Amino acid sequence: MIRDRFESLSRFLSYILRHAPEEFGLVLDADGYVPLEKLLTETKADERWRWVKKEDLLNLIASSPKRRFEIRDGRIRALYGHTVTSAPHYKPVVPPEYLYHGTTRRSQDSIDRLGLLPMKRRFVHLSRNIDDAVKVGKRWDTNPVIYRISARAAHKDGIQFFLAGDVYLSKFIPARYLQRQGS
Ligand code: HQG
Repeated sequence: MIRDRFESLSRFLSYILRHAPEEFGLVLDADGYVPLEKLLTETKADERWRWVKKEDLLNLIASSPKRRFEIRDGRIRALYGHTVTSAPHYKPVVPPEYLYHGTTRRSQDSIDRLGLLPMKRRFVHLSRNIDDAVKVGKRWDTNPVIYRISARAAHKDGIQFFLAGDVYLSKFIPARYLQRQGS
């Protein structure tokens, strides 16, 4: 499978598992999983993905640079990014000293005032390093704004962090822990 197709299939699966399982007649269990076979059947029902085989899904998940999915006991789930209420039960972790968040110039004023909010998703998503944050921000802005989060200080003050694949999650990061890079 060529890379673009891989990415496109990954986005399709993300859409199902993070946002709209019911649109495909799927019900996520309490930890956000669905049976892999059922997901495969629903995927193949879409004309674009008729050719997809179980091995393609397994390859996609194994070789994905961003760990978007997790497979266990014949079930699959999205690791992060959910808007639906069924999602992994994350264990709290101690974060590194700093984490990063890339966003649009348009969001900056609001973030400076209100801090980082999950918006439509269940969690705020944070990157381990600036490069990853830039990639996240560049999805919506050619010249994204990067925040450095004093994660360890926030954690000491009682804010919980979770690790989902390579992405850190939190419910809310107050503005006092944010420092705009390059400002
Ligand atoms: C912004 C993708 C105004 C926030 C990515 C972001 C990530 C505020 C947007 C993952 C705000 C929400 C998640 C406030 C936050 N006022 N705007 N107070 N607080 N925002 O897509 O972090 O490739 O829900 O800055 O790479 O961009 O799909 O979050 O711009 O890892 O696997 O509200 O999704 O991963 O946007 O992206 P999103 P995100 P995948």
